[in-house]
Amino acid sequence: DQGGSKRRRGAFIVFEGLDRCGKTTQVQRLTEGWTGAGGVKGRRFPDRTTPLGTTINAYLTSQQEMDDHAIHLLFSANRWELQRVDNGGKVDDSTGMGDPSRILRGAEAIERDLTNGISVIADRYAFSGIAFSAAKGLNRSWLAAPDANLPAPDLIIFLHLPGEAAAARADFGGERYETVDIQTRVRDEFANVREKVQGYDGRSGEWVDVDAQGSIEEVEERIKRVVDPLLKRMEGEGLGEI
Ligand code: T5A
Ligand code: NA
Repeated sequence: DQGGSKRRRGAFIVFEGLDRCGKTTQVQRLTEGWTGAGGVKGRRFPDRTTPLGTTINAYLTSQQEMDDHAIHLLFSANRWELQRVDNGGKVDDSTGMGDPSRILRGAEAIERDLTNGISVIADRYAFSGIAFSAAKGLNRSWLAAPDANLPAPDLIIFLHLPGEAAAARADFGGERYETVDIQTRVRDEFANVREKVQGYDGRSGEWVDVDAQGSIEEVEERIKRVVDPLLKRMEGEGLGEI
């Protein structure tokens, strides 16, 4: 069997970066212009539409205070949270209601899409969880524990934008972590996370820094150059097990 009859799994791509670097814009473009085999689904963390997401949103918009450990666990729980899935494997992002056989853990929902050949593109993931909480001084090894065993991405694209450029973008400063001081510390913590990912057990994929300066189209082009080899591999030998 040369793999022709084997079902190919989808690719799991994660976008990370500081606030306002253009993640949401680029995830949307990559999803809409997807050229890989199978379908593609965009996901966003925090997912503010779920019950826990509502609380996270209240925290981020400073309507609610919370202990640093507690909010860290909520961000992680938001990645594990139940999601209702229809029989076609489509996530409708409402939670906890309806037929219990159609409710999957969030992580299972991602895994199921990948297994069904659907690629998943996430706007932030566990790497943000670690970097932002570490920037507050929480213990780094404690921070990583709640996200262990989540599906590991094939590719992490870190959009790199200098602090001044991010701060100049529309609406910067609207949310809790959007100060130059916090963003600088988060940038350092992302560098620590990057080192860990690269020295990892091989389960998590490649981490690639992409320059996020310039026009939306220029950034999109740089991202294409990083994603295309993964798509070629997906169509060639496939991506192996999840
Ligand atoms: N967080 C998150 C944790 O602490 N722990 C966790 O586990 C997780 C998952 C909210 C916060 O939560 C923290 C991190 C965050 O502080 P979020 O909802 O993803 O996370 O919030 P942001 O990252 O702040 O999302 P933003 O929407 O603000 O930034 P994006 O997605 O990076 O940027 P985007 O695409 O929305 O663009 C921002 C603005 O810039 C423009 C856009 O039009 C928009 O106005 N823009 C450009 N302008 C000029 N040139 C370009 N190339 C541009 N690209 C986009
Ligand atoms: Na965003």
